[in-house]
Amino acid sequence: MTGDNTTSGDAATVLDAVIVGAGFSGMYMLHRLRGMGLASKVIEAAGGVGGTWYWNRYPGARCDIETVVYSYSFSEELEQDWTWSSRYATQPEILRYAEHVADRFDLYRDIRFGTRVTSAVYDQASNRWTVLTDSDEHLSARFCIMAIGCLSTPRRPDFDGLESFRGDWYHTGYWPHEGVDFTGKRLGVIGTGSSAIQAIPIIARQAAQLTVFQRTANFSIPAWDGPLDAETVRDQKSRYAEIREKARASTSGDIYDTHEKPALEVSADERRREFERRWNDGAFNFQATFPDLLTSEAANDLAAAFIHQKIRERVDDPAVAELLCPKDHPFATKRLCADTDYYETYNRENVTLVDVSEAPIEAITPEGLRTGGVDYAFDAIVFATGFDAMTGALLEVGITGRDGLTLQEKWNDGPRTYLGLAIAGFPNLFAITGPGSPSVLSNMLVSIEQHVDWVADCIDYMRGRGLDRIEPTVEAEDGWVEHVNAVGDSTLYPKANSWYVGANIPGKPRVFTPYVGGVGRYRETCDAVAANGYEGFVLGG
Ligand code: FAD
Ligand code: N01
Repeated sequence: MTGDNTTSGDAATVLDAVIVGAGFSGMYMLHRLRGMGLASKVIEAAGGVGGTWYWNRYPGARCDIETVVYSYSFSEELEQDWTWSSRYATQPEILRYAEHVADRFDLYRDIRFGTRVTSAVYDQASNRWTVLTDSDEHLSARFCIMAIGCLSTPRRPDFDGLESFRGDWYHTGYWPHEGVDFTGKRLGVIGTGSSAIQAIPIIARQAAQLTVFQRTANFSIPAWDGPLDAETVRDQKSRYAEIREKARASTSGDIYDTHEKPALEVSADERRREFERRWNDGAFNFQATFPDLLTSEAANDLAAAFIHQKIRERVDDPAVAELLCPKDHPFATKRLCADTDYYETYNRENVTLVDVSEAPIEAITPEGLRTGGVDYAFDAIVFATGFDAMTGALLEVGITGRDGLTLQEKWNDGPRTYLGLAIAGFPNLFAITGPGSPSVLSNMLVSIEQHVDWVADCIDYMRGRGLDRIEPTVEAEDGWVEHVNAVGDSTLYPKANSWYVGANIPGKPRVFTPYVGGVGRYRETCDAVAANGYEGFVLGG
């Protein structure tokens, strides 16, 4: 390793590692590599750290994994010094936390903000990556680490006529920093995923009139959010080690116990009690109720029926309640949502739900939008239409590996990786929470830390043996892709038209990309690969 940070003859900044992205992944990656003495720089398109929490500033944005585990575990001092104010922290609080971490670990000096990586090209002769940015920077590094985010490429459908719209429009994933006041406005919201479900109850209290355009109803469980009292904080801080251990060994990176028996093997009474208990605790505890909810259609139907009943109890107008009951996909096969008063919001006089499942939005008009032959007039439109998830950000960077192979060519029929971490044909390139790893099916902080630690340990291993090149074999990659598909196919997940399979992007290959085998099992696999001398990789020096 060069261990330096110099400028070469052609003005390239010479580094050991370039990290793309300064969200939770890139920040921790920088901390680890710098701790090992590697010259490393982060390039970040945003104006600050935090990634997701820098961009998604829409009203109501907050995490839906309890903050006690949706937070870094790598520093005990950080855990003890930082105090979360509520069960699910808000976006501003999570952003403050990210900024605190950047300050505390002196990360800012090695992050270049407001700069987008436009290409990353591997040079075989020098075994280095050349990384170019939109600020005309030229970086040369042994390792290129994509900490670029699974949900960092917001997507607005290409509706005709947007440029003609006379009002204002927003995307939840690019929310203005100064906030938006919708008081007295006529507003349209397109989409009913997690972002919309968090934003709608708050926006509805401001707007004069709110119309929500729903293409697919989603399952949402109440979050039952609230402030953390001093006793709870003391208790959590005293048990952090135990809490983290549990999350790391679990299926989804959280802290809920699953009932020991499948849903179909308990009595109807016990099932009802168990669903009710988890419902009253909220959010992802409900998804964890029984071990077979995502593998057995019959068990899944029982969970869906329970939620349908809850929706009917919460929504006054039976016709609106029926529209809000998801019936076209199994429970939790699209990402589960957590809400505060989402369904109750449709009981307000100023809120209307429009079903666009049969009659798609035809166009944005100068006055608003048109669907089913009806024109709606708005002062503003909010696109809560999601992201080009999992692969969007990676494919946007022009990544070229060995022998001129581009990532676009390699992933033409869908992403292929070994362990979701590395790609055959792309030596010394790592993807944090890449496709083929648990990533978005888990508490991502657990998955991020696991990947960052694995990559840092791998580089350390190479350094200790004088090795400077690592690349997975095609056989190992093929085997992993087959395993990811087999495990995915043994569940109900692929049945839904979700962003997990790329269904929200016209023309995107339909592939179920995350690894559903569980974070505990996945960690064991990655550890075994490392313990066996990085089995499935070819190392050179
Ligand atoms: P990101 O936070 O997405 O950071 C990636 C960074 O890379 C971004 O800042 C981006 O600007 C930058 N970047 C991308 N391309 C380039 C480029 N070409 N050049 C330079 N910079 C680039 N997960 C959970 O587990 N629990 C939750 O409760 C939860 N809530 C969420 C709420 C919202 C609104 C969203 C959108 C996602 C949520 N997630 C949640 C997922 C969340 O994305 C992850 O938890 C985590 O924050 C991802 O961190 P990251 O660093 O990997 O990626
Ligand atoms: O995006 P989404 P999101 N016409 O893709 C609709 C994380 N997250 O930003 O379902 C009409 O889920 C689309 O309809 P359909 C979390 O992982 C977490 O809400 O495709 N509608 C859908 O309703 C989450 O899953 C939190 O039929 C159109 C909506 O837009 C992920 O980020 C909060 C349309 C998009 O929903 C993405 O969530 C926020 C069209 N042409 C986000 N195109 C937490 O609480 C799209 N839609 C932690």
